Amino acid sequence: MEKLFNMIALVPKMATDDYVGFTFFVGCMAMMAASAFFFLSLSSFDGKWRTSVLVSGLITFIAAVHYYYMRDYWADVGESPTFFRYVDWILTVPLMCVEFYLILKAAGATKSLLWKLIVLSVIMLVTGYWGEAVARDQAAFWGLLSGIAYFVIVYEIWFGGASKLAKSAGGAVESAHKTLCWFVLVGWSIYPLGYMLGTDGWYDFLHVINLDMDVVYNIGDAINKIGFGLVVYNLAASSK
Ligand SMILES: *C/C=C(C)/C=C/C=C(C)/C=C/C1=C(C)CCCC1(C)C
Repeated sequence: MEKLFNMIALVPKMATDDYVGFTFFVGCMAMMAASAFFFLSLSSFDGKWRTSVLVSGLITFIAAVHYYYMRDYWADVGESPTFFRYVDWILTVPLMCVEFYLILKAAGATKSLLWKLIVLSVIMLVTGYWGEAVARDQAAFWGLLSGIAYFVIVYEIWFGGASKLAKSAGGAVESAHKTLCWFVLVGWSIYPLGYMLGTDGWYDFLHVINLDMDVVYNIGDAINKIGFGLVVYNLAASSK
């Protein structure tokens, strides 16, 4: 009888010390709850902020769907769901660039600023995927290329065109932009740390930190996707 139950069980057994599985489950639920929160709040905002809050919800919703798959993949296969991870990122990170554009649009942000950020983020993710999935023995090299694209994004939003627009907008927009800049500088730096814990390179000394790469990525996603969305939500709420 027990055998039969195991055969028909749709929910795979999780070990009580499976921290990776735990963060996939919690992450999935958090992304779903955040999406409901952003979507249901939409009608309370002025038209000019609605698209921004909608995009916040799309980011956490896309992540929720991928976490649903990654959670199962981890439970069934017990390996890092690299493919789903990067499909999620290649969709959600450009949408985060769209958020920068949307909040600065009234201050005169151009499509070329938007495309610059999107292209840089795609370069950052494709090279990262290459190092993690395709050319793992050269992970340090591909990680470096990815890191350079990341650095250019940080430079652009902190000191480049985007920062000038934010200054000229002033007020709530300027301070929301500043907070998002901190997310990209500090929150996004969690990802290269996860990468260095999960691959081999000159940084192998870091492997004394006994954290699974997926735990680090999952924490990063929760902070960055939900946190980013809340900054935009606050901006919309403060200038209704
Ligand atoms: C919601 C998902 C987000 C905000 C993902 C962000 C991912 C990164 C900033 C990844 C960066 C990486 C490097 C800077 C170097 C090593 C490879 C990556 C792709 C992990």
